[in-house]
Amino acid sequence: MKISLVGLSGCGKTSIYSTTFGGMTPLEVKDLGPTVMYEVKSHNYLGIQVSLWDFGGQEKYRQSYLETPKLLANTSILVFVLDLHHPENFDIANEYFDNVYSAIKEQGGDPRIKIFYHKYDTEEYTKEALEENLSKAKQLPFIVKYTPREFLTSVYRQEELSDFLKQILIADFDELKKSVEGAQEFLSKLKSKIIITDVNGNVITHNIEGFATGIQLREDLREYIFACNVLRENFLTSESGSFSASSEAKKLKVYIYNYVLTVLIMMDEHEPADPQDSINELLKEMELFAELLVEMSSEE
Ligand SMILES: Nc1nc2c(ncn2[C@@H]2O[C@H](COP(=O)(O)OP(=O)(O)OP(=O)(O)O)[C@@H](O)[C@H]2O)c(=O)[nH]1
Ligand SMILES: [Mg+2]
Repeated sequence: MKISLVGLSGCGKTSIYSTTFGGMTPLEVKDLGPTVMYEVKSHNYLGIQVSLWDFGGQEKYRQSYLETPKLLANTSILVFVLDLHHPENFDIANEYFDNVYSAIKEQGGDPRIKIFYHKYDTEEYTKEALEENLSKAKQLPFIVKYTPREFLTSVYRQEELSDFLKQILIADFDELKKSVEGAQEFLSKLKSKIIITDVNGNVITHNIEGFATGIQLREDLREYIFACNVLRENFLTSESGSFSASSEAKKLKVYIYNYVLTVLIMMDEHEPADPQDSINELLKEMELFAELLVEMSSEE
């Protein structure tokens, strides 16, 4: 699946990528320089191979994509990023969208369009101006014409931004969507801190407030899962396995199902525990979810 991130220079494309998939903080992206040409990053998300194309938005590069439209070919999802802090560029953005979209069409593509009204935050900007620019943006000809799915985005709302990207990634897969929603519902009823990821450390869902770290799990936990997964493969030689770590007060359990899905459960002796039945019910569901993921990846 090819996702193309497109928009004018400085609108925030690389920042969006870096704070969700790339594990950077909003402060760190302040120092990013303009992207030279384009950058392609590949990710395996729930068994789907995703390539994210971040197309640098400086004028010289914009022109070169239109001269070499093959670069834009095979885009399944076109995410157009519009900078809400720079309404003076809306018209140029509108024209750029039209050109990019036509180029993709000419290459035989029919991408789904998403619009990110980006920098929807009041860091160095007033609420009034932001709202005024937003209503202006919504009247841009390409928005009115194509009525793309709209998202209000900001790198300062990292968790929400990651959620939007996850939604976009699984939107095509109904069964997957159902399983993810099922998992979310289960987690909302449990008191233990639980994170569900794939074995690559992409977070699918969790119930830990303030955990917000983008799409990737934090590094130490990710490394722990990798290590468990190697043990599963070489030592347990089975498709699934469970591992646990504990100290006096804390306990961490890791379940790996069908070599693709991981459930991390963190328990603290000072917090009330969930009945084992509820945990087992969740684990059973996640086992089924893992089977679905394996089926999906073998269908490709
Ligand atoms: N306030 C605010 N600033 C942001 C946000 N996202 C990005 N920025 C800032 O916008 C600037 C440009 O961001 P980039 O991600 O480099 O922009 P880009 O679209 O990749 O630019 P090109 O690579 O030239 O096309 C950075 O200084 C970021 O700190 C946001 O959500 N809110
Ligand atoms: Mg960039």
